[in-house]
Amino acid sequence: MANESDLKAFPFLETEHLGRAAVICHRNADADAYLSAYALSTLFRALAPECEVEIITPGGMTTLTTKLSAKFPHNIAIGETVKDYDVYVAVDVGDEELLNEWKDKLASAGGVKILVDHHPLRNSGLYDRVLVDESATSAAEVVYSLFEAKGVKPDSLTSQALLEAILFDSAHLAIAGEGGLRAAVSLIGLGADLASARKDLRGEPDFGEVMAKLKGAQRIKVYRAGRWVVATSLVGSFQAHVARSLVYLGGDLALVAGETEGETRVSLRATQRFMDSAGVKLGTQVAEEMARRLGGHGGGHSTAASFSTPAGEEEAMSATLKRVEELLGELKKID
Ligand SMILES: [Mn+2]
Repeated sequence: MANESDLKAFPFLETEHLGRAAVICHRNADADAYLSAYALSTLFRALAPECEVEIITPGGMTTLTTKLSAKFPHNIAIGETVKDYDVYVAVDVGDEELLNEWKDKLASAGGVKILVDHHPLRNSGLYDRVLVDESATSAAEVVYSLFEAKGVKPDSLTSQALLEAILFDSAHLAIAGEGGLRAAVSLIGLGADLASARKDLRGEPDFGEVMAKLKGAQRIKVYRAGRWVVATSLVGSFQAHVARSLVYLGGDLALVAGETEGETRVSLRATQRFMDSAGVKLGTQVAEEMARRLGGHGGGHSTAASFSTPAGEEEAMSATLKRVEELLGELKKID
């Protein structure tokens, strides 16, 4: 849990010195990152009404986020021109590599640099202050606790944004913790509407995603390690979606790799039951470890993680299966 006195001290400078603020999402901003940034912007303007805030989305945003940004509009900078800000908040970022070119820009920038996140914290050297709650299922929960600590009531549109971010990152509350549920109930009390949140997140099915999932299912390979069923597949895009689908189909653990834009991306998903009883944390024990072994970057949560590597997809997959064997025992291929 992020420390209460740190939350109260946000944004760690006198508000009369708060003229310009930048809120930076992870690359290809998802709904949690963008909507959390949107809410942080409202918080800044509640604390310092004259404050100019820009949201920065390195490498753009997802299709769903683009749709949501019409309902929750904000000034978005792609960050090509470097301006000086008094405060920088990186939100929902996880690995600092996901800031793209903003990693270097932040490193050389003046001003107060803050991380607001729910991903496991590592290499925090880039930031002056870190507000991380690993027990939160969304960054939006941490942002909501900032509103509470600062005694600022989010308006109804901001409450709606935070509720949608919480739903997005918690599989519509199915995996939300106590903090997420409490925040959701409070936000509804502040004017957020649950039915329209669900509707906004539904999104049109994306043809590319549908094809990736169906091809992923067609190319499936199945292994057993003791009582655990491991499903793997290779697809060129939407690896995370395909991995999640293989878990829906019944796998305890899914590994999906594919080569895109000159690198291989590997997505890992597991059931909560697998995490609890096999005790394997995909983020630290598999994704980070694989990035160390193969070169690249990786990390994530216990049941959802990923890494990218310059190694080819076949090599990345067989090395990951080897790592799974180290953790679970021998894998037997099922034909
Ligand atoms: Mn998130």
